[in-house]
Amino acid sequence: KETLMNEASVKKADLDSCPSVSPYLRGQDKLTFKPDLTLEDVQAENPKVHRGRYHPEECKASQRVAILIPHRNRERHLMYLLKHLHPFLQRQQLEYGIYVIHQAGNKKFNRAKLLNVGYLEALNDENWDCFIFHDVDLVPENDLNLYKCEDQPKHLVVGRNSTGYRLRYSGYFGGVTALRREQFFKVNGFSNNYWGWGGEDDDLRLRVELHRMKIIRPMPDVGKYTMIFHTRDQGNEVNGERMKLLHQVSRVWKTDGLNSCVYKLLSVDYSPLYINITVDFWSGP
Ligand code: UD2
Ligand code: MN
Repeated sequence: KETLMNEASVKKADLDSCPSVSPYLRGQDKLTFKPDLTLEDVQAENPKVHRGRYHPEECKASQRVAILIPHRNRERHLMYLLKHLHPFLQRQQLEYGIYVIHQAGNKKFNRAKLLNVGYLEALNDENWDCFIFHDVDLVPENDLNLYKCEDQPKHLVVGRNSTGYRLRYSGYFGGVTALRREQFFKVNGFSNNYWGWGGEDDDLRLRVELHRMKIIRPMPDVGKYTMIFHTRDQGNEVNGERMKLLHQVSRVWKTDGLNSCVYKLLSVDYSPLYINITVDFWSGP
């Protein structure tokens, strides 16, 4: 009985560091999307995830990683992403939390601003080291694609099924990116001014380049994703202002970003598999 007590009281801090390469990695995986899957099934498959968080029991992870997912009206995509992402992250022996940042109402969608909110709110919760900015519909195929931050900002989506697994254009920084807490802070986060589809990812790339950081990527056979099929959402029409905005980045990055991100926090709910943050943006077209 005494040994049991002692084992239970071993603190995370006393554990050895996790190995540099997790023994649980498998490499390329065949993804399945069962049509009758439910969120309850995914919960039952992930008994070690509590309130959206997990940490390895056997060792101390090197980074604390927050996954931020901008979301509105994509419940099925979210379910399939959670289904694949939880086991994937656990095989990487990461300490992580998954935050879904939900935009209330039916004004134009603002992916970038939602991700700024996610960063600010997640840091209220815990001192995360690393942030992964993650589309809801992109499922990683290869667990050698590490959800960790490096000395330079990292773009994890080299290719996806729908584009023949090739990089769309050089400088492309969309889909899934990983920045350290300090890297994202230094560039003042994303712009808050991109309403609707497009441009916000290029804006972040320009911010990163202005700060003389260099984007890194995994090898093409590792940075592979399946994008769950979708059409353009209502409320996320192409942003016609995006070229104009992209020309202003060097002038406005300092005053448009994390330090000017105004929003109304409607709720923070801890569900078993993720933390749901709902916000309202009352300005914008
Ligand atoms: C591309 C980029 C994406 C972003 C976008 C332009 C890739 C793989 N992804 O995505 O990162 O730069 O272009 O803005 O290149 N969303 C909702 N509900 C909505 C609308 C959007 O949840 O009604 C979220 C969701 O997380 C989605 C993401 O925003 O994955 C991007 O929207 P998209 O998937 O419609 O755009 P897509 O695939 O062209
Ligand atoms: Mn998409």
